[in-house]
Amino acid sequence: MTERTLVLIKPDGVARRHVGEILSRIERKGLDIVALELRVAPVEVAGAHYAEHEGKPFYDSLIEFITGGPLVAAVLEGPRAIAAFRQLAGGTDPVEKAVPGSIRGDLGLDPGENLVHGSDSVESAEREIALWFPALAGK
Ligand code: DAT
Ligand code: MG
Repeated sequence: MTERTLVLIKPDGVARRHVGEILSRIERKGLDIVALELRVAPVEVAGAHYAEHEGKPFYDSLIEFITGGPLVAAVLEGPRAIAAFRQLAGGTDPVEKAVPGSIRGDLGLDPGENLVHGSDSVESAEREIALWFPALAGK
């Protein structure tokens, strides 16, 4: 089933010059990039994006990190795109749940600054695409 997923190359991924590496892995996997933009996330967008984590101990540093520099926001499309990108990304903690061969497993070290975000369900993808790329919502 063709799906869309919202992906972020987080500020650490941009700062560490891994944008090309990460986009290359996405392309090699066979996912289509249907939207792509470098931007600095406003605090309101970051807060809405991570609303489910509000109140958790890492929330404030997460918002500070995600708004702290340019990131790359993208929409990917393809069969089972949501799960496919989550597999490319690997586990949330790049060491504790290291997945060798994944973006986080290969390039990450910090449980908070873990290079990429990918939507975790069809509902999250719809919500996140509407938030980051309103012109694409529902299309
Ligand atoms: P994922 O990004 O794999 O979907 P998540 O939705 O549980 O993971 O958490 C969102 C982000 O919040 C995650 O990418 C990094 C940060 N985070 C999660 N758990 C954390 C923790 N225990 N310590 C620090 N940052 C954390
Ligand atoms: Mg998540």
